[in-house]
Amino acid sequence: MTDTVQAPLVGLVMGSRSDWETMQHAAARLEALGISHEVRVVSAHRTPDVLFDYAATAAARGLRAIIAGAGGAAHLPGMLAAKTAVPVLGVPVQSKALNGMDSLLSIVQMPAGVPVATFAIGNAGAINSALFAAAMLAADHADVAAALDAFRTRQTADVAGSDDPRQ
Ligand code: RP5
Repeated sequence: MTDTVQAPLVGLVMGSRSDWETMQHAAARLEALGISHEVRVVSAHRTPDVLFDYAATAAARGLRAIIAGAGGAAHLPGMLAAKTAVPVLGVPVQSKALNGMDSLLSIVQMPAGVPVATFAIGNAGAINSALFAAAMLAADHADVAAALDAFRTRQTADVAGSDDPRQ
């Protein structure tokens, strides 16, 4: 998989390759909205120095949001937020042992002063993190605003066009 050609506006990171099954849904949505992004595995536990470097250089590299997916003892979003002022959007990956409740609570319960915007467990959270990043970028990027608006219009039309669940 290749990063988009433009300098990335969004960093999409995850704690393990095993998170890709979930986080690919965020990547697909960013792609569909035409948002330049990069994708990396950055583990809070296994590669802490990479995590620190990623966070420390994020703003200077032009990232405007970091979507971070992790499961279990999900320290990645919080540790990124501790090292950068770039907004961090945390996606709790559904764990096998506790169905993602561990991931959710690890990400959402940040102490006051170091915020992480936390999304739903699993695919819905991954998709919504990308849509939220788009909304954040929309004010300064007319192309993203237009793409997001078109997506919302299509979504509304899809529901309105199939309001009988038997069909
Ligand atoms: C976390 O541990 C990762 O985010 C992943 O969700 C979980 C399991 O990782 P693997 O053992 O599959 O690499 O750090």
